[in-house]
Amino acid sequence: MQATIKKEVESFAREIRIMQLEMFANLGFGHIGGSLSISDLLATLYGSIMKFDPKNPKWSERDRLVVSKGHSGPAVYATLTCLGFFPKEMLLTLNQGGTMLPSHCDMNRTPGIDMTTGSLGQGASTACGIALALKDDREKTVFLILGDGECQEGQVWEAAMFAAGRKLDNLVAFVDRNGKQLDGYTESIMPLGSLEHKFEAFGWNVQTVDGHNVEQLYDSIMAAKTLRNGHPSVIIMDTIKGKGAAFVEETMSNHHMTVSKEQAEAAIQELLR
Ligand SMILES: Cc1ncc(C[n+]2csc(CCOP(=O)(O)OP(=O)(O)O)c2C)c(N)n1
Repeated sequence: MQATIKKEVESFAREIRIMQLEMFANLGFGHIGGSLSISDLLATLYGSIMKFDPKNPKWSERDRLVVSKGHSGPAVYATLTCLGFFPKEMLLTLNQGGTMLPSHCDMNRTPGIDMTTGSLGQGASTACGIALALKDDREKTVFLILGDGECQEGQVWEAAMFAAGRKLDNLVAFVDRNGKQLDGYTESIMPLGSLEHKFEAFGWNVQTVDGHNVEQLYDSIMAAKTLRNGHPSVIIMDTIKGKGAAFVEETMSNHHMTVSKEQAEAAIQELLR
């Protein structure tokens, strides 16, 4: 990754976090933990890898992204608005009546969202469907973001088996392994064991990275994208739930929490320092 691009992506990630903090503070609450934890991934994907056109969100030549942990919609909205898919003022309508930005991703409401998600596990299957449809197209990649808590869903493993069986090597999945789910640590609620061994056993190419290191993210995504060896790829990202805002990181129950204007402002100042 070139040094200039690395700097740009890091600054994009900062911007994405700031936008989210403003959005959540305006609403007063939201799914902030798991949104902040995928900010570096979104900055890397949209800032250095994915093909898209903000003026033509349905551009047929675009790469596709399914954010299966659909409660992280606000992170995607912050990313899309920075890229010009819709005006920044729209962020202030998050989750309010008639909004184009519902709490969870909705492809029929928001320009730039490729799949409606929210019921955990289902995005794994829909991403497989998209990848199957685009399988013979060497130019496009289908990206899928899963949560680690989400990997407790049987549907994820049914999709993992399907993707390997159909040789969907245009599919690159990520697991946001922040160690937490809605109401506690994944390891105390339903231990996941080694996700690496599980995906390997299902026939996937597997990499593990620091999900807050844009260089590692970039290298692993490029490696997965270019491999095309007949196997789908997964990148397990070790992350911190709430990463980038101390008041969220330090809160145990940070899946969905209240966010005051003062807390958001202090976190924004910290990010700008
Ligand atoms: C099928 C289904 N069951 C339960 C929920 C409620 N729910 C929303 S988020 C969540 C926890 C998800 O944890 P994880 O996938 O680790 O997300 P992250 O920590 O990255 O936000 C749960 C149980 C849901 N959305 N869908």
